[in-house]
Amino acid sequence: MKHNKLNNKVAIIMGSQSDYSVMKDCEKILRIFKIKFQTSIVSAHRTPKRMFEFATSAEKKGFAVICAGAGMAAHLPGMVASLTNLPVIGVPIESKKLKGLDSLLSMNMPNGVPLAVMPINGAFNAGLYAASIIGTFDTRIKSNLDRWKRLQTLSVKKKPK
Ligand code: RP5
Repeated sequence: MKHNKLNNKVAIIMGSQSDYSVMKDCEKILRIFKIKFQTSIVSAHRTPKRMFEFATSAEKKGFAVICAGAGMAAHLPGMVASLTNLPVIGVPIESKKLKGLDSLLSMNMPNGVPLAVMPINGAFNAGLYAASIIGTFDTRIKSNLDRWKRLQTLSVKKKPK
């Protein structure tokens, strides 16, 4: 698909309301970069029809990237990646009993269905990664990202206090 300025939004989805406290970090970094986003609950298991409808219409709705958080049997990011050719970034959400290892391993995808997977609870990095994807075709976002990284580097002191 030819990229254009319209396809520069990020869709943030998550399997449950309980994932939102983590996925808010994704919203936080996208706000810093002034990237438009839409956030919604889409569960692979509890609302499979909603998931199908979301994934198959995401591209024509103007999304460039999808950040998908899910925990436990975390099939949402992989299932969405199987239904769209947009880049999908999975965020394994920390689970109570297995501390998110279950979520992380659920995102181990077979050949043919690529999924970018962040660390457990890595919603902030998912937002940064989405910004770097959008930065490949949107120069405004690219310079915001360059500036943010320069400031991050400057903020690291040489000596600990
Ligand atoms: C997954 O099950 C969700 O992504 C969530 O991380 C986990 C638990 O969901 P709740 O029981 O808290 O709604 O589908």
